[in-house]
Amino acid sequence: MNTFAGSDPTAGNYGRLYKNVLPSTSTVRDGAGADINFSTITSCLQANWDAAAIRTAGRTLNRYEFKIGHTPFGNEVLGWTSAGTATSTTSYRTLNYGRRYFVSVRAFDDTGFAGEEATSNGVLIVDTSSPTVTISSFSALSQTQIKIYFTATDEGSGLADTNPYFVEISPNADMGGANNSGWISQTDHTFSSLKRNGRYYFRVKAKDKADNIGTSTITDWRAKPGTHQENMTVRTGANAFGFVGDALWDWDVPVKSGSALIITAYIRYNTEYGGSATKPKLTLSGVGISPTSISATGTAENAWELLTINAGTPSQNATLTLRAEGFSTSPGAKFYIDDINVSQ
Ligand SMILES: [Ca+2]
Ligand SMILES: [Ca+2]
Repeated sequence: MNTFAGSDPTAGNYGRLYKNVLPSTSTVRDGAGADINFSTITSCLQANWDAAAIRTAGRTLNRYEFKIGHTPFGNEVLGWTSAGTATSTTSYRTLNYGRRYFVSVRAFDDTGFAGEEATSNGVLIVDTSSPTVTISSFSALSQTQIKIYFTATDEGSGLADTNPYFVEISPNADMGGANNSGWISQTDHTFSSLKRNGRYYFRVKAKDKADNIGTSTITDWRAKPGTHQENMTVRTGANAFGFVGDALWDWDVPVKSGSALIITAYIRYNTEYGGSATKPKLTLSGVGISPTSISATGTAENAWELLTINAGTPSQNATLTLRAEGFSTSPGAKFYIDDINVSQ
């Protein structure tokens, strides 16, 4: 008896005829309330709509159906699905960043006829969170090179598919006049043509698929000071370690547990270092000991002074760090370390 059941009521003469008697859904909104056009949620898609108008006396609403597509009236994501008699739906599914989703709705009356479809104007899934970037380590490869290692993660769309990293280096703490690596793919970068013992500040940026950019904290380090080739400063052997005045340098010191540890080293500084500047200092630190420091005295000016670090007994096998540190900012300042001896 019913030749129109299941037909598209908006098409052809029958559609025009029945358009005015079938239930009509007019407005579909993306989201749970007022219409939204952007969302950061990727776990579900919500929509709500006005109750259908029942245009023919005696008929009642049977149900709503909704579908989801990437275009208005589309169903590429989900075909027609019942929403019961609710005027909203939450559809749990994985949504993709950068895609737009449209929800369409139709109403059925109790005689099995569907009214015309209405569609939302879409919601774009966006990633607004910036990547987290961490400088994991760095080292001075030479007197002119610093290598920086880093990592980055992004909880939204993920890091950009190509060249997500950008590394900057500057002699200034405010990053003014910085050089950069350009956008690169690898998680390390070496800057060259640096100044010997120069202090450099660096930071790393990372970009996600939505072009959000995250930035690491600024870290600083020095290019290697290198050894001076001034024979008069050599105490014994081929050469001493020489540093310009405010240099900072570390040695690895492997030690074993349970045996008293004594480190001795000779230290001296030149006249240009300045008598009023904080004297050069040696510091031993690391796991299994208490950090121990000793500074040169005035007798180390132009003469070798023997310093002794009595660090006690290490409580575990470890590689400790012995740091030599100068504090003079005088341009001609130099200090030297020689004959480092570790006894256990
Ligand atoms: Ca919308
Ligand atoms: Ca992100």
